[in-house]
Amino acid sequence: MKMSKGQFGRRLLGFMVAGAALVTGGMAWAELGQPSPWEYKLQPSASPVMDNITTFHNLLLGIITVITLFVLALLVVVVIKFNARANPVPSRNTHNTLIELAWTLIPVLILFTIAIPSFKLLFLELDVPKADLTVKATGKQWYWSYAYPDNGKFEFDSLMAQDKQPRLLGVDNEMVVPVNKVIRVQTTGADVIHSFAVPAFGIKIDAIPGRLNETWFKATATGMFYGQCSELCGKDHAFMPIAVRVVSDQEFAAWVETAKKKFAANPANSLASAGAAAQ
Ligand SMILES: [Cu+2]
Repeated sequence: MKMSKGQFGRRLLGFMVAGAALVTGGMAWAELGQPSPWEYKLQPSASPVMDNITTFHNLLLGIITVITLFVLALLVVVVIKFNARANPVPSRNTHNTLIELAWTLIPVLILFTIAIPSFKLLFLELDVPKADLTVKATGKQWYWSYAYPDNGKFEFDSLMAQDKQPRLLGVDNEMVVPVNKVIRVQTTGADVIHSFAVPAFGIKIDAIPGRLNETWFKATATGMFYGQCSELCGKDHAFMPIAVRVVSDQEFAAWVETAKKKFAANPANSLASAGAAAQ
């Protein structure tokens, strides 16, 4: 099939319009704290770390787009200008100081442009600020247990609930935290390696048996935020979601009071037994 230049242009325009429609449609569906249909980019951010991750991601996307288009343009020039028919007698040049300097220095500058925000982000993620609250998340085959050492040392299990929406993400007992507070999350594994990840907060950290890992987030919006175990941990790896409910300070205080009573009644949920299980 041969296409005229005009036909090709119209077809290209058609693809671009379809692409733009898909992009704007995807944004209209994007929901805070959970995956949405046609999602092709990062989940909307709800923490300072995720804001930074999103900015860094967009910077990288810009840089790789420009590089890819530049390389493509060079390839097109080579194919058109320097094929055997268009250029029967090839040049025998082997050195060009200016171009050699350019293709060494420009990539170095690009790498610096990437490295500086990259290290800033790493330090932001790893340096836990003074925490308002600690929650310990223990990965188990195949559910999570949450302990609140600062709020009366209660602990409870959080299992996927078949009847809850969103499908495969809803749980019976959600992890609850106050909004705009620095939450230190400590993770460990009771049996195998799991990974505690919540995309909207920009956190993902392994939960390893015999080791206590630490990360942090500060939720900037109230609501439900979902994540999943992100380390292949056995047959029900896909069915141990993480559900975090972010509430106001007053609601959190009220929840702590009910949770203390509710979960104290179950001896299997005490910190002591969780410690024994982790041995
Ligand atoms: Cu797991």
